[in-house]
Amino acid sequence: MRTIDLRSDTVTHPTDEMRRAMFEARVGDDVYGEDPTVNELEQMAARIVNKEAALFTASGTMSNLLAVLAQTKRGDEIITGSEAHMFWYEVGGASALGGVMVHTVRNEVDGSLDLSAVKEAIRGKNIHYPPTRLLCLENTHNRCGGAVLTAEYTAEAARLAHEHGLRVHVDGARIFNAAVALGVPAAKLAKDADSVSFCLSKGLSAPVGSLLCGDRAFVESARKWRKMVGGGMRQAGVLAAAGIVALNTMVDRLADDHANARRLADGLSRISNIAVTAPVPTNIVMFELSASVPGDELLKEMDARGVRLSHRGGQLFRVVTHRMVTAEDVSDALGRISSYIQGRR
Ligand code: TLP
Repeated sequence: MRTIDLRSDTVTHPTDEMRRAMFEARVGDDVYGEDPTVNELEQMAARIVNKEAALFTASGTMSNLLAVLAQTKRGDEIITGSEAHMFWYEVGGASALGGVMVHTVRNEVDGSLDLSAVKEAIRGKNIHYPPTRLLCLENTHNRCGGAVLTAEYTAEAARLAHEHGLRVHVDGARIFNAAVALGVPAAKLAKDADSVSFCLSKGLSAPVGSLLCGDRAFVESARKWRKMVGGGMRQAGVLAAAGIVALNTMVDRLADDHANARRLADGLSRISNIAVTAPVPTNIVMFELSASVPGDELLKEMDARGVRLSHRGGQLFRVVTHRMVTAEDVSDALGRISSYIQGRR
């Protein structure tokens, strides 16, 4: 039985073309700035999001951490959405290592933040307050079901932030999914952000890596912080080579993942005891199970039937489509889930 892994798009393996590029990569010591393949990837990334410079990092988590470290001081405050990956899933790195306080503003279901609430969250001048320095957005929005922020929304949020002296970071781990869904270049979605990160190792299928992009001074500062947290890699060109292939060959095909996610959502919503809880603009589907089927049980039983789901706790699940899940796999997974749930009655 073929295993259909819907836990995340991070489970994708490198393509044959990536493996060949990794094997053949020209390398040097990147801490000395001498790895030609890393340099090429960083220039390519900066060009794609139309920023001055970019830094290759180990992960999306590291990029977001460096974005905070390079744009705040200890004792500052940053604003994130209440559902932000930076708030939920990055081990509190911004606070533990950056010494910043995280002020959350409730995420709307479409992944946005209500800008009047952001305005209220920005601290005025008062001896009692920490200074607010950074507004963090997320596009696409993981916990909001792959929701997409438009360039217009990001511009408006950035205008507000900049008026109050804040900088803006976009966690664009899946920014190419947003770009493909909206039919606009990623550069347009990143235009008003001071820093933007994106991942190579999710839907783009590269084995490792993320890029943190912004102006030259910001990227140089992030480079120094990366060294401090132990992220200065040496012959990282073997990894960057896969990233170059990812950016060249894996972006347009994300539309297939989106179509498969819609198929998956349609099928799930037809299964009794399952409700799809958010629209599906990209490759993430959120669903809720009725109380009559315990969440732990579904997870375990589907695992045994070769369908791997991401359990968000209680009755809540996430499933994600990616290059290693075909349209046939979607039908197959739906069949296995449905026959389990029907058979249980
Ligand atoms: N998200 C992972 C898990 O950590 C939940 C996933 O499977 O979706 N920003 C966003 C919006 C992300 O979704 C992720 C990864 C990251 C940052 C962190 O990237 P990595 O895993 O490379 O540190």
